[in-house]
Amino acid sequence: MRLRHGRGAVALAFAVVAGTGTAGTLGSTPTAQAAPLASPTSPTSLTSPTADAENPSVWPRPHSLRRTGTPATVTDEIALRTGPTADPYAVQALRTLLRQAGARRITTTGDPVPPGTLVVHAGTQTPDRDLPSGGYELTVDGDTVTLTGTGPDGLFHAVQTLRRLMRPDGTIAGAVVRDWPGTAVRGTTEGFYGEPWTREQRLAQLDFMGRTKQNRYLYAPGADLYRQARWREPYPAGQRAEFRELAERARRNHVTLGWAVAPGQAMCLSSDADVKALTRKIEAMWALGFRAFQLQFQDVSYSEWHCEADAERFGSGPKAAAQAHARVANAVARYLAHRHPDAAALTLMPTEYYQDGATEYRRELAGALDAGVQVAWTGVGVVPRTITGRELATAREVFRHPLVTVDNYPVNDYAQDRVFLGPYTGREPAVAAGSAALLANAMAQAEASRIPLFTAADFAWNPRSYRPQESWRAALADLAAGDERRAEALTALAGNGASSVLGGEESAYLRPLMEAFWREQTGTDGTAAGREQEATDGTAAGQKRPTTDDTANRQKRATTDDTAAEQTRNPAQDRLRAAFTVMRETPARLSGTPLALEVTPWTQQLARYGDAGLVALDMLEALRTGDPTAAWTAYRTLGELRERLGAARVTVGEGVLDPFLARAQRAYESWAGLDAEPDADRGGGGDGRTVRFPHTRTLATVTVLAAPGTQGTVEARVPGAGWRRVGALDASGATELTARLRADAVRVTGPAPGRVRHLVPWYADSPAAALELPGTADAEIGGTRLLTARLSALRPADVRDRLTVEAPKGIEVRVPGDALTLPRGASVEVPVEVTVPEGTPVRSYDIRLAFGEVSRTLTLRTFPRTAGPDLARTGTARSSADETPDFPASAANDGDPRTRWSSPVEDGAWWQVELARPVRLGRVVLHWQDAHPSAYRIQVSADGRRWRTAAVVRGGRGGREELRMDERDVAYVRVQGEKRATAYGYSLWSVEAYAVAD
Ligand SMILES: [Ca+2]
Repeated sequence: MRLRHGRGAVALAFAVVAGTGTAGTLGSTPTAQAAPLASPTSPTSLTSPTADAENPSVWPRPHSLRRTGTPATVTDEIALRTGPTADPYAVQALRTLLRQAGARRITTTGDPVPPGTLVVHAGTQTPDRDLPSGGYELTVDGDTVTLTGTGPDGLFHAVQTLRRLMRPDGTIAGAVVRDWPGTAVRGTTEGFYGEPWTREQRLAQLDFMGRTKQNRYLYAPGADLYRQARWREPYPAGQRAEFRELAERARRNHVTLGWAVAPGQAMCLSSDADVKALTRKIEAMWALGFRAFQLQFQDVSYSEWHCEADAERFGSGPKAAAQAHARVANAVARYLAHRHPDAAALTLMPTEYYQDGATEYRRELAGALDAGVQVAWTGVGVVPRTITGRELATAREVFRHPLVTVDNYPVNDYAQDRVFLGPYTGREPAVAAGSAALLANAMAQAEASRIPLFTAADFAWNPRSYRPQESWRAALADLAAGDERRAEALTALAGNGASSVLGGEESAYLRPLMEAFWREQTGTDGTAAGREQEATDGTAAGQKRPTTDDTANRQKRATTDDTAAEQTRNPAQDRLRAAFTVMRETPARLSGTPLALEVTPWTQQLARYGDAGLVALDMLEALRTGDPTAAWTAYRTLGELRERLGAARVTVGEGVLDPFLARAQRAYESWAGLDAEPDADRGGGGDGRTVRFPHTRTLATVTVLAAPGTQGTVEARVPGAGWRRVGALDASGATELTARLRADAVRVTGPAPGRVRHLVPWYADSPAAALELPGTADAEIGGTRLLTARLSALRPADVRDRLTVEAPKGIEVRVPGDALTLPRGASVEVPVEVTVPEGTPVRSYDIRLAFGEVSRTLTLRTFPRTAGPDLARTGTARSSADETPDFPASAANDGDPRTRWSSPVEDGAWWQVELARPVRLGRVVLHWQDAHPSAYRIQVSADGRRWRTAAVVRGGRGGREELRMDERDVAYVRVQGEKRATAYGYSLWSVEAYAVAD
């Protein structure tokens, strides 16, 4: 299916889902477990969740699987007892499986068998209310295995489950399984634009579908003209032979082959001759083995016909198009019903396949289409992030025909830089249960598609018990086929390609490793800053010394971590290094597999990221151990690698991998002083590099970074005395020279321009560190507020000093009491705990923090404590106007975090709530959607007419914003917009209001 661009339907929104396991956990795949089903066939005996670890892995997850105590052993000779109606393909699959498991002789006579022989019973029953078609029962107990299927597919499914119970040692896990498909028709569409799959890929896909209990393959490649513009023509002989082969393989795997035809661009829809030509083509496809058909009209214009007669007969516009499409569909459906009563129901892909609700076209189509025809849709949106049962129900009401859900995941023809390898998510179970068929549209990369398709098959089979992450890990393990190194590489590949329109957190397995690494590297808890502090407590001079557990623990933790960091290497670094190494080795680890060829650009990009990640770690380690040469070399390599990564046309680990490298680079730049490097003087001197200072400074150190092997002399100009030699460049390229003198310029002489990349003077007459504090902060009277001060070292050495506090009487401020050491180049966060005792007056207080020569002032505003319920919930909301009725004012105080109010595009739009009774208002909490104001005010009123301003916000950043106030006699609270931050209006998920505590 073509995914249209620029319709606003494809909204790329990435959300966070539950984290995934690390590569190391892949070997032990989670196991099947039954879950209660709201259906009359719900099993009574459920697997205990605690038995999970022991359970055999069966995928798709069975509805009911119970372990029994007695495993079976595959013996040399096996007695196979098949019922008279047993499906021959299923029996053949069973025989193959038993032989693979080690059986040498399979007897089928009724003769007595020697003791100890494994007896396998295989039969088929008629489906009934308890076990629908496709269902099966399987018992493995001691020397007997019994497989009983219902309908034509049940026994085959039982064999697939038996395969999953087989162990490498030739035994079969003892189990009682009772299972059935949760979606009658489930499978895959080959419908992408681009190079279609090869014969081999399709055959392998059909085998995969058999193993994963999928039963529909819809052939609809975007590049196949014989099903589009050239639909009248027969396929060439080679392709016909290929289709016959596909059909045979499909039969063996209990998969129905479907063929999609899109004749709209080359058909006179009113012409009986053309309809006849179409049924003739369908007849030809039937002869090749296709048993299901789809008519596609999705890329059709309502104002353009392909013959005069159509315009005369149907007119123009959506209704006319619907009439025409229904006529052709009805004719084909009647033809099939007459000639091939056992054909699957005809599907129509209408022009409006992704819209929401009723339209002229849809209404007309619903009325004109024969009852048996099924209608395809993709959910609301071409690639919807979610599909809900309600949306499906609405679409079914609109179309008034059974729906085939053709889900545009993981198809990637609209985003060819990506492979979508995350699990199938965001579809409610009711979508599977309520669809006549659920088909997932595959990617051009057939083998790689199996990761998401495995999970989609799992969902379709047992939607209520579907767990995306477990299913995903099983999919990876399945593809790795027991090869541990390959499994790790697949986890890296899929883990860095897991995000999509559906959501999915990118690089979920790496993020925690990176966070832990940076935490240990820079001590965002203030740990690095506390490196040398002793375990004593301290508070600002003149203050009481309250000891809260939190502060004590924080400081203790800081000390402990630092000791570890001093003595051993950052342990998080080892884990990250291992992960980067797997990435680097991914192409090699996957080589020789069909998948490797499909995803070469992505594995290569992943390998480059692995390389770059390792270089970044080496560089940071060199900074830690103080090796400027190694760090400079690594920094340059990292820059080159990042450039190559940026030039690649494929995307992996977006938002995670490159930011890690960028952060590592910044760490070096801060360490080497490049982030504050003054501009070189272009006109000064014919060679090297010169930096002039605006005024005379006391120089401390000069850092020069040059191409390795560059020779030259570093000089400083002393006013009145001229240029003085400071020292010579180091052959390594990284030079750092101490230069204690007053100077107004530095330069490097000797080398050709361009060889000196950086010339950084460090001064002794400026603060050794920078201190950043929030300018203002609000605090509750009687409460404690934790703030953060950021300290950055500004010297080419560790900076050691004490953070001191001057606070007004009555305000208690606690900071780490002992001297802090800032490692060179580091920027660390230090906790600042502010306590406002009961009885403190409401007003602003200035708090001054100092570190060495630098000091900053924080204005603390105190407010009374609030308590009680959110008063907005029981209030009545109004607004200046709503964008649409879907986003009413009431959505911002309905307690539902998924609904929102949205305003028209007006700076002055407002939202307000009338409270149930007047209160003394202390706090308002706003949850903005992306559309938020940059400036707004909170106004309050006693009567809804005369308003006063309670809080003003400038530079609003959206998200959650909390505002404090102390306003008496408030019956109305208004959020008054002043300036929009985006091109949209304002949108609020919710507004909360709290009263001052009594
Ligand atoms: Ca809401």
